[in-house]
Amino acid sequence: MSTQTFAEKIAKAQDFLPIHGTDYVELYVGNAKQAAHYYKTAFGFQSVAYAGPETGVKEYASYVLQQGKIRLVLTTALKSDHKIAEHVRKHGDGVKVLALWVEDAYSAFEETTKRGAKPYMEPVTIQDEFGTVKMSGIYTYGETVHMFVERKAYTGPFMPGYRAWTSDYNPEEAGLLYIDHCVGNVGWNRMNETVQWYEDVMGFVNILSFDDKQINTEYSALMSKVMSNGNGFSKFPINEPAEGKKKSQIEEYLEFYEGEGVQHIAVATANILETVKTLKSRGVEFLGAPPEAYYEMMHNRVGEIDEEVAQLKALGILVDRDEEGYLLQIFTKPVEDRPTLFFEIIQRKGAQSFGAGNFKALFESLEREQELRGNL
Ligand code: TYF
Ligand code: FE
Repeated sequence: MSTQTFAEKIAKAQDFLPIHGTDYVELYVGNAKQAAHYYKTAFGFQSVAYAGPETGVKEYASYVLQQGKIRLVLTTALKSDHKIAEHVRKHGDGVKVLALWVEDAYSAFEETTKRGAKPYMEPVTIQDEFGTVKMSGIYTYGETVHMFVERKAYTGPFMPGYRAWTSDYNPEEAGLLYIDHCVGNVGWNRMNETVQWYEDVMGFVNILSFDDKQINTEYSALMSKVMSNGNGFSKFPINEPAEGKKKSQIEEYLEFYEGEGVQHIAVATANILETVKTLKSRGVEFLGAPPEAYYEMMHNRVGEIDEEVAQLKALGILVDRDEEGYLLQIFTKPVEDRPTLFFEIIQRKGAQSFGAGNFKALFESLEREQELRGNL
């Protein structure tokens, strides 16, 4: 058990890459129009901006959605020989871009590439009547990239090249507020290299580590290390499969994504009971609740909490406590047919950790799904 607080750990990060938070997450998908409908209807995202043939973009179409501070971009290719189509053919629908809102996109590119980052996009300055946005990008694990977005007083709906998208169909929000963390799955023996990369290239620090002795069930295992920038607004846990009796959930992901990539996006809410009720009523599918015993033990494990255990149990919400408080979390099933990307809904009440006390119950739920797919 660590004795340092979250604030003490992240204070050791370097500041050559000032980050204000997540700017957007972009998914490459097979059908962006339908994906946008799903994220609006099921998750309560709002229509914000659009780029495509009607706005002069001939090769792809992008829909920008927002809820709280979370911006989701859904992009599809319009021709089979486009690199977006190739990405989707290989990986299925998945996260291509984890974009960071930075102080300076030019210096972010220079500082990271000089420390060894592989360039994805040289810095550019783009302008329209609403102002200026500067952008650059580097590769992280697999084909996933980090874009650096600098927007100072840009007042347009998203960025130059996009047009405001107003729709007559506007389902209500579900209480999602901001992106808490985005988790990457990497290949065998690749976790430490990736952690080193976040330290050296991005100036991040390793704030938590779980080895396969801590993260295992009767069947499978994995290892995980959490990387954070200096203000804690950017947190990227990295998972690696570990040898167990059966196939690790991380291995299943790597097989079906056909490579390394984003495993889950954790989104924060201030009222997880209401958010999860809303999401369930709109068809979002969650992993099965842990067994009865999990809730019988809850009070002993986490002590006093504001929520009623019966309500948490009815929704299958998990709770964990650390030195700084507690957190509530729940995980969706994969949001594609391939068992790849899923979402986590998280409410933090002081705790800055990741729910290690839930790992066993969570991974057993994950494995029940893995078994139904015939991949355990
Ligand atoms: O982000 C985390 O660390 C937690 C737990 O395959 C977790 O959400 C870790 C690994 C995993 C699923 C969830
Ligand atoms: Fe998580």
